[in-house]
Amino acid sequence: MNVRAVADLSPDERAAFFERDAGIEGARETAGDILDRVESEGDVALRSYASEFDGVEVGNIDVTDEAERAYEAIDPDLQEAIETAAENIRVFHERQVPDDWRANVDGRELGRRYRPLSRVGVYAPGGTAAYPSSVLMGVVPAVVAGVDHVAVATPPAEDLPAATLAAAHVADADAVYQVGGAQAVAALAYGTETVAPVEKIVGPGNKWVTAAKAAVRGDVEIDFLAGPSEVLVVCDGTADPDLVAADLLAQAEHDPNASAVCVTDDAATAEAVADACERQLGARDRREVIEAALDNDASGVLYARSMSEAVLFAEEYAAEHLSIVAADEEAILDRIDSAGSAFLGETAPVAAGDYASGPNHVLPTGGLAAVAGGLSVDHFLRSTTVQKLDGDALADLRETVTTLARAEGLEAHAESVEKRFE
Ligand code: HSO
Ligand code: ZN
Repeated sequence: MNVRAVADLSPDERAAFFERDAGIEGARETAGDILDRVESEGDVALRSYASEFDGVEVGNIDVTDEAERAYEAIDPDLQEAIETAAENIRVFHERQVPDDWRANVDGRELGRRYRPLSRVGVYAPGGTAAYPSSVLMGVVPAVVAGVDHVAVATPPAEDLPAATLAAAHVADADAVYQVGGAQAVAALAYGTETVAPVEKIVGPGNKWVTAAKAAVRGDVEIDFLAGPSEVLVVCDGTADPDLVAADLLAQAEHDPNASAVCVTDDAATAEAVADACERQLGARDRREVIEAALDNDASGVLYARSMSEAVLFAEEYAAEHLSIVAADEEAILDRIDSAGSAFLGETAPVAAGDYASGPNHVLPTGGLAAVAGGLSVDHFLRSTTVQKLDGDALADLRETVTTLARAEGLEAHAESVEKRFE
């Protein structure tokens, strides 16, 4: 990895960092075809895609019964890790549950009430890694919100990853289906003979899953479109380059399209981080994936002439994961408004949040953090506003409402108020 100076980046090089492309465009057509076929052929299409894409002849699509057995069969250490992570995620998300409220506002009784969605689907990716952690991150907040029926969809396999099934059991999912890719999104959105349709689909996936989520939006709700993982480390000369490099490599191992960036105002640290990446790379199992990710135009080690330049870069980057390692981390965080999840200090590795500290790891990518936050209990709730007016409260509003109604040419609206005073 070469160190580049932020100030020397060409407009194209800058754009490559800020316009991280999840590749959805190229997946839209295939995803659309898959959605159509699952909608018309149901389970037959799911079985056919499992055979074609996953090389699996699927028996039961519904594997809910296997979740508890998988839990019983896994190593006690793994059972405990899943349980600890689930508990920490639950505790964090319970703090997000909003209270219903009523208030007297200038004589009007106003309020807001929250109710859970009834049926949601959580997608947990498979592929080159199994993601029990994503099962927890999707299911636990839904259960905390009070969702009635939470279904998990995860790619089919001859031997389904026991940890993924066990996580569904621990998180208390109501159904588990072995179906992956765009076909999983289709099944959850439209239903098949086996898969009951849901109101909302959440969770990360590959570009076909994401393209399918984009396409079904409107028919069902979705959380948001999440692309490959990304991490931005903002650090100064106090950071340990080895630890910074370790965090870059960790997110890079998710996907060849992942992006990992370090921006620092210390030239020696920049060089040392780049060196540490090269050094550590050789020892990593997923070396090829990591190498591809670090080679991306949206990855690199950058030298900034000042912390202000680094902060401006970070703000524009709007990272999914923002790690800050510096003498005063809080002061830097205060200056960066856009980030999905912030990790402060040397002993807060991004991997802690990926698994077990409590906050959600389903986070906005590709710059979406400029306008949105990560998966939360709110995604599983809808709200109702409530208003109760007595005669005096309505009298106070009479003139305002009737004047506006007449200005809009909506006489019946005005009359509906006037009638109350006859
Ligand atoms: N870093 C991923 C989440 C994850 N990490 C799952 C490990 N397992 C989200 O970008
Ligand atoms: Zn991760």
